[in-house]
Amino acid sequence: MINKPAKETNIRLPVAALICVLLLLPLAAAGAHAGSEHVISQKGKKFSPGQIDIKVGDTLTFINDDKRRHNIYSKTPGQTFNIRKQSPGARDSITFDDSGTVEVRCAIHPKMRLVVNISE
Ligand SMILES: [Cu+2]
Repeated sequence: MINKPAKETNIRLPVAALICVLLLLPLAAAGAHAGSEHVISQKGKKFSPGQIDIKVGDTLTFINDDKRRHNIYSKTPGQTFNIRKQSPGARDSITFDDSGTVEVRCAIHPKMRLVVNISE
């Protein structure tokens, strides 16, 4: 027989719904703190924009729109990173987990400067 007894279906549906809710709860909680992504372009040996305000947990995605390599890094205490050599067309992302002001520079082009203000 294809049809199952109605009794069995009635029991399974609430259980399935409960499992769905239990599985989705952590996802909803995590989603509340999920950061936004902001794109920073590097073109003409400049960061664009050159200054940005973001929230803790946000991500900056650095895209190399130049025809030369860049080397993005930060020496800001507690918020250091180094993307190292980034080829034209490449993209790399950095997530900021702490508040503060971070100065981002390029190791190859000393005039390149980006200020990131991260707030709670
Ligand atoms: Cu550069």
